Amino acid sequence: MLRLAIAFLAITFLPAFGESTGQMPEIRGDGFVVEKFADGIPNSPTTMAFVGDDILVLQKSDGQVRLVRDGVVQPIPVLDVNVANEGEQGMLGIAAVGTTVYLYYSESDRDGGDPVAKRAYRYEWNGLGLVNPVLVRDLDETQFYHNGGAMVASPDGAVYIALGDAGRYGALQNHSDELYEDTSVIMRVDRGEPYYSIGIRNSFGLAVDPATGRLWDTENGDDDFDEINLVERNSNSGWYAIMGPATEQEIAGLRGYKDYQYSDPEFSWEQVVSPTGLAFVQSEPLKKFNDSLFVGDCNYGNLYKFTLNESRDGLAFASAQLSDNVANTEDAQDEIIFGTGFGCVTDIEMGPDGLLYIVSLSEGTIFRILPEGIVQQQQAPDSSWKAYLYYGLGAIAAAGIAIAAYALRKRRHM
Ligand SMILES: [Ca+2]
Ligand SMILES: [Ca+2]
Ligand SMILES: [Ca+2]
Repeated sequence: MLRLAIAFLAITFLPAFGESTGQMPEIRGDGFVVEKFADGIPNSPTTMAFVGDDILVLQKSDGQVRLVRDGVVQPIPVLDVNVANEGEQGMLGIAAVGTTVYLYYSESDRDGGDPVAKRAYRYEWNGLGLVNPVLVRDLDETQFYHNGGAMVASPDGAVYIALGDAGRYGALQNHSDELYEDTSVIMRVDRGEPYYSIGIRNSFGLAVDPATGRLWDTENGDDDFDEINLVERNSNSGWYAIMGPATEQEIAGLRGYKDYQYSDPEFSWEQVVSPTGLAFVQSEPLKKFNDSLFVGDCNYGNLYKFTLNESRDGLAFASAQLSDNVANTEDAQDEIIFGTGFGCVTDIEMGPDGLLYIVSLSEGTIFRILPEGIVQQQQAPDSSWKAYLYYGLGAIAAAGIAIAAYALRKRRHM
């Protein structure tokens, strides 16, 4: 199993595979273009969240969170914590509900140090920094792989996280009676609830369909069968026994856990592509894609576009080869490949402007897809010193407030 895990790592987050091509991606959408929205994000950007019109993007290897404002990566991090960063450890997940921001990372006593635990914290975003951390999840760190980390805030304010098997094979993995809590599950971060779903090998992508409120994920297969799933509450995705569509015999023999019900993926790739972020679009500028589901991968730099069926509980295909919901090794994937050359995609989100934003770990870039004719991003070369000034003044103001508050407290206690 370790060998396979390392094989998977080798095709995902190992730096050798994260080398930049420096090329611009291309898309196959008439009337739409792709542009570099923000670049020069160092240390392997993983996931992002919008706070108002701004983006907070995570740097896996150094535990920093960067603010992207108007397409410019601000030079001073808005948070910097110590993270273990071997393999799939590091600064991994973010979700925002208004100005409340959840982060998930492999905590350490220094960047690149030994892991202490996998922890989720709740912070407040004050426009300058992430402050007032509250620990909301404290999980054992057992392996440098399969730590999941994708998070999503649903419109009702619930925040979900996907966690991989972390190298554990017990009841939540359909494998033995041993219970390794908080592994192979999707669960709420913001409050305690029974696991939403179990039997997940590992995942780098969660999204909520804005039209139905239903949760979808990507799931990473071992040496075959990556998945896209509509994730129902109380579902069992089948790992460690099943990846990809199951035979009746496999379902009958599935060990199972409590009342969690097995369900087949909505789509799978027989040959692994390492799918990661996924996103729905519901906007005026991209209304042509309002019935689409976008998915990125890390192995091939592809951006996939799937068409949802009418009830939005499955995917619809024109080609006979894909109509079995499986991209078999010999099947043509032209129908679903919307873009190429994105490098190792780690996250996709629709912005408040209705445009589609794509994080590439290998390119250190956030790309954006927009209709032709909309004014494209103007890179502002002078904004760097403005940012320093802005943050410098902000830091001085914050320090002033802190000193005043301290003095006031002291006087009261005298
Ligand atoms: Ca750090
Ligand atoms: Ca599954
Ligand atoms: Ca097929």
